[in-house]
Amino acid sequence: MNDTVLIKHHETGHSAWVEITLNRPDKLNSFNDDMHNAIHEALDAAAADNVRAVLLTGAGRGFCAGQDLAGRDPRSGATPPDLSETLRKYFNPTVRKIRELKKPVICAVNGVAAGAGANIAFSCDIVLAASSAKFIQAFAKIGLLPDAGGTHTLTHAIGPMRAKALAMTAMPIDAAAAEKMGLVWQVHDDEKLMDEARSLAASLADGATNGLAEAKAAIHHAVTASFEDQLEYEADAQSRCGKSADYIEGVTAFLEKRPAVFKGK
Ligand code: LHQ
Repeated sequence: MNDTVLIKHHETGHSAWVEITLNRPDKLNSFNDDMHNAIHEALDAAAADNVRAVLLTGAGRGFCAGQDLAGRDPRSGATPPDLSETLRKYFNPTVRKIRELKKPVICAVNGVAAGAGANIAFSCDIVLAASSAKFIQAFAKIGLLPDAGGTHTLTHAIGPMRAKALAMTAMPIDAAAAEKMGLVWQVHDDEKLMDEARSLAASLADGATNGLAEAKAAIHHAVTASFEDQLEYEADAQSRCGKSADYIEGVTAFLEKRPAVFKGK
């Protein structure tokens, strides 16, 4: 893997989790092709059984400014570029991998998150933000629409009216506004963000990983399901959870009045 993405493995005593850092700080961690390939590799590696939570963040003063526009300069070729290739080859697999990982993915938004960078953050399961962070659906400024799942994620998270206002105005919103809208779970002082994010990652890594993955998948399913479908979905998923070692451990620990030690199985 090239150094546009840094990987750090953490052990908790019971389990392990991985911290993935976007690392092109001079360009606010915007994605060139090397970084696209590196994040795919990092997310594929994070699917390994021993990794039980993922933390995604950015190096330097920004989280991610989306696509590196210097690499998609429309003046550089004889014909206009087909931007769908960038989405199908790079951004779509990235947000799919995050959504499909069967473990919690936390995003620590340490600074500005613009364009696809904002929407990658919103594809994560729990978003923490530094109080100085900003979110910008920057696409309107360059004649594009929100991508990397943004039209879906934003519409479902904040409703179509606010999603359209953000998409059409490209107005930056600060971390407090994003929290108020429900796009961000918690805002922390800049200097405390990474400690809070690492502590959350470690605690989720010690959790009942299969149950957490089932909850993640069920909530994604609920976005398009009817209430009746969802009740059936929950019954099937709970049946799977009820056969897990972690359910036995959770109930045993509760009845024995001691903390559970989950194995993620
Ligand atoms: C950048 C970038 C950047 C290159 C900062 N590229 N250098 C999908 C399909 C295919 C193609 C198109 O894209 C997409 C998905 C997308 O993500 S489209 C949206 C792309 N992103 C943007 O339009 C955001 C562009 N960036 C900005 O508007 C500003 O940089 C923000 C508001 C994020 C931050 O502003 P400042 O804090 O004032 O920082 P800055 O603008 O001075 O940036 C620092 C450096 O980073 C600077 O480089 P330099 O060499 O001059 O110091 C910027 O050129 C570079 N940079 N974003 N996306």
